[in-house]
Amino acid sequence: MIAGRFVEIGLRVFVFLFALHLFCAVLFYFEVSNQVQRFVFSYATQNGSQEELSTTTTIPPDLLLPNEGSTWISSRNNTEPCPEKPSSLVGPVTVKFVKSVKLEEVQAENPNVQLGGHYSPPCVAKDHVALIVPFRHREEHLRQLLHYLHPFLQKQQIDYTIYIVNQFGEKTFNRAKLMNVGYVEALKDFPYDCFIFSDVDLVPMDDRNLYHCYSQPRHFAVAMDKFGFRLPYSGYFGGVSGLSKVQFLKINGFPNNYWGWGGEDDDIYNRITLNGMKVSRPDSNIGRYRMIQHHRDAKNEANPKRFTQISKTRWTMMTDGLNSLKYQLVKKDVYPLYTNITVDIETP
Ligand code: UD2
Ligand code: MN
Repeated sequence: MIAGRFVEIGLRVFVFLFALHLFCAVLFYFEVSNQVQRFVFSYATQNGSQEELSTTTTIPPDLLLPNEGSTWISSRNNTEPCPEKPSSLVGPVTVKFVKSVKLEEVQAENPNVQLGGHYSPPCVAKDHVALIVPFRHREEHLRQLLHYLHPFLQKQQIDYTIYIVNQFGEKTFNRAKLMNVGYVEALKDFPYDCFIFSDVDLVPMDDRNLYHCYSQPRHFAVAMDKFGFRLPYSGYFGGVSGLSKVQFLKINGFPNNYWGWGGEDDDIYNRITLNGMKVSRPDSNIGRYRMIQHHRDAKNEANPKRFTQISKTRWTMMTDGLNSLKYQLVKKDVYPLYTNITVDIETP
């Protein structure tokens, strides 16, 4: 009788341990496979690719049109909330990078965009969005982005301002640090509650991909032409992403010490999951993007330390981020279609 009881308990313990092992093995498999995918992807793409549309090294005059001083005209005294899905949305949008865009034309086509690249819809929007673009020497890409993005965001009835964060000098590029600067500088202008971070060369192809914030950090650029319209790996967070102010503060912002290409997006993904949040994404037939083809820029070589760095996010995120951000503001200018922040972010 007692022996039988022992056998039964033993059996239960065995089944429990077996199930626990199985569970751990599955978790381990997903974690390892994500890390392997990340590594293979990052290694395979580190040399850049593709032909260039065209870039110039000096800022051409039409990007530097100062405007007559004016303040934003707000329709915020309108009390009607904006609909969750505006009726003006059409779904797929045609994106073709063929003609050379002139900013005077973009300005004429978007008469409701106000100084500094601001727009308020004729209803109360859910969020106030600062759209932040890390930038250096990509003037032609910027023209294309503004040409497509202003009509896209207005159709979505987003309350937004576009910030271009331009890295001063010719030292190694640092995308994530520029995005941190964009966050801090935008908040000096207005109490935004939502921050969307976009590469300058990525144009959304479906207007149902709504540029506001979600209950979890958002990854918008799910299906890009350059990756065959598929997510390259499950933990991918590059291209275009968005966090509410609360979510951004929770992860201590982005890392400041990823110099050169790669890894910073994985670090941000790690910060999100390590802080108990989960990335949300649109459907892959909606989160579609075209990237303007380009070569890897000078001074944005693959960061050789990226693999070591992303393996340590758990520890580094506490001391590297918003709470350690240092920079020198070189200038902040408002232009008709965007606000420019030129910043000296020093070097590693
Ligand atoms: C990929 C990701 C990007 C980021 C990067 C790794 C896509 C579409 N994007 O970009 O989000 O994770 O890998 O760091 O896969 N930039 C300049 N001037 C420069 C260098 C960079 O303006 O000299 C800005 C610009 O906004 C650009 C972005 O940084 O779009 C990312 O750099 P990239 O376009 O050279 O790299 P890419 O396409 O591999
Ligand atoms: Mn790119």
